[in-house]
Amino acid sequence: AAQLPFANRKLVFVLGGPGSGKGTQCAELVKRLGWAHLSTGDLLREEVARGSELGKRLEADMKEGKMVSMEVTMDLLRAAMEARPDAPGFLIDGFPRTMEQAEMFERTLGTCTFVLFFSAAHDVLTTRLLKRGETSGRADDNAESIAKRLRTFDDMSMPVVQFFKKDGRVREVVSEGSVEDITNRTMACFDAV
Ligand code: B4P
Repeated sequence: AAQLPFANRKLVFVLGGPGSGKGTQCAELVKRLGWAHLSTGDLLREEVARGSELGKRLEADMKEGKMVSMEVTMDLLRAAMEARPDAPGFLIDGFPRTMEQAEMFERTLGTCTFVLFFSAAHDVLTTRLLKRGETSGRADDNAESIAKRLRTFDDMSMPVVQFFKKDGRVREVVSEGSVEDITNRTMACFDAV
């Protein structure tokens, strides 16, 4: 088979429920590892901010806590990866959220080195997101959207975590407690990489 475009790069998928600290911890990891951090949520919000017709559709799905179109997500992600030819590794945050996305990525871009999985109880996640909602201005940080996002995560994304777990490729971090403690536990996952 022809070599995949990112075959020789470290590719870590960062998964966890909404509010599990993916973005927060990735910001720390970037400082320590010098890898590129690409969040599909951020890439989609940038598209929304452009005010395009596509952006309007994306915003409506995100507010409903739904998955947005896989094609759009894959295109944005691939372009963002191609824009970082210098990066020794990628933290791919909030992706893949469905088995379909996981299969498409590994078939066309590269092989996931491991999944970094942040686990936390639903009430912890909800409390964090409601707090962020006081200032974030995000259309999806309200009680109704949060409940829908949690349900979507359990239904669509936990099967992805289970799939990689069976394959021995999940490193789990309990994401309750202080940001600093969680960072220390997270860094330990990168010891052998
Ligand atoms: P995301 O942007 O990925 O949103 P998220 O799950 O809320 O994670 P985020 O990174 O923002 O929050 P974090 O946990 O760091 O996705 C948004 C939407 O985009 C999805 O619902 C979906 O519609 C769409 N989407 C994204 N990717 C997609 C894909 N691949 N396919 C299809 N659709 C996709 O932090 C949350 C808050 O907790 C912050 O305020 C933070 O300060 C706080 N916090 C973090 N750690 C803490 C700690 N230890 N203690 C206290 N507070 C903490």
